[in-house]
Amino acid sequence: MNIIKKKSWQINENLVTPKELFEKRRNFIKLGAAALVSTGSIMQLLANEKLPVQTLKYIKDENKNNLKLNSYEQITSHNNFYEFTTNQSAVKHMAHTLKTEDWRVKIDGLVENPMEINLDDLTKMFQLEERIYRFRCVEGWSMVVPWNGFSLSSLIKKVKPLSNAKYLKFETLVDSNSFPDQKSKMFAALDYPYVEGLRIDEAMNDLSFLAIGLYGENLPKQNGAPIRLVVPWKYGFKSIKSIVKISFLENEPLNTWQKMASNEYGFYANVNPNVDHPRWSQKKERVLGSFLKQNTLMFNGYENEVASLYAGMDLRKNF
Ligand SMILES: Nc1nc2c(c(=O)[nH]1)N[C@H]1C(S)=C(S)[C@@H](COP(=O)(O)O)O[C@H]1N2
Ligand SMILES: [Mo]
Repeated sequence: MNIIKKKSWQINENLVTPKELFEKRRNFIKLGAAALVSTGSIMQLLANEKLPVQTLKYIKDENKNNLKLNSYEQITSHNNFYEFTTNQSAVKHMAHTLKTEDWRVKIDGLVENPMEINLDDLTKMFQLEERIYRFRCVEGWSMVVPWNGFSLSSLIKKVKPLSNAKYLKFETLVDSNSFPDQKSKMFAALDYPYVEGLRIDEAMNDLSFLAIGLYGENLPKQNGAPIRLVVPWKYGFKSIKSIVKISFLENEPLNTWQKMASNEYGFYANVNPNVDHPRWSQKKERVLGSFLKQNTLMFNGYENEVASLYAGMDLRKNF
């Protein structure tokens, strides 16, 4: 018998090989020729190359700021999703229980056209785009993600808010069969549903995005399948996952983290290196996969796009 034993650094040809992977592989082979790299770092390189099959059609982001993307592996392996667990590396192993079939999103409150719509029908209403955004968690880690989806403003225009609609409230699914922590009742990590909110002018800002995918494939469950908010100038907890309801309201909704600890988390949660969290500094952040920390940017680097939303506001009080 002629058994061809593959070396660990040989990539399985059954894997999909999109263009980017081909490019990376060429560099990798050059690298491999040196044969001095430790097995550990070779495995790391291979892991970083695992990319999903592209199934979504979307307008590509030109990436004008030349942001360096985090790998698919990194983005999908370190998650905050308390409905599963507070253990960030365990979320991806647990997320399979989330049932996303026949997902419906309800849009109600102060709008001319309320709707309850199946996710596929909702998605079909819009031209999908890619948005390469920085993403900064309040805990001090960050990443760069190529999201796929559509602008929140395009949805808002379709439902036509009434003139007294001043805020949007978002809610995550409540289903204890999908989410183990929702079975824990009084010992649960959070009060459910997970709730977030935006002022309507924030929601209308072009950066506000509803993601249904990343790296060209439907959102992995650990990242908030099948639809989640992405507001890149705010701390990550504002980017609520697995949304089932969006309500247009006259008054500011109470978001989950403010409800849990209002001295530590407010409604706005704009990324701001000059306003520390009561228990830690917000001046620096560690990008997933990096050893060194880097400076955190005002509004996470989106000052030109969003600073005018907060003109005249005391950002220390409205944290
Ligand atoms: N429903 C829900 N949405 C959520 C969270 C959560 O626990 N539940 N965590 C938030 C926090 S703190 C962060 S940093 C981001 C993490 O998104 P990611 O796992 O895709 O990196 O999701 C946010 N959205
Ligand atoms: Mo976070």
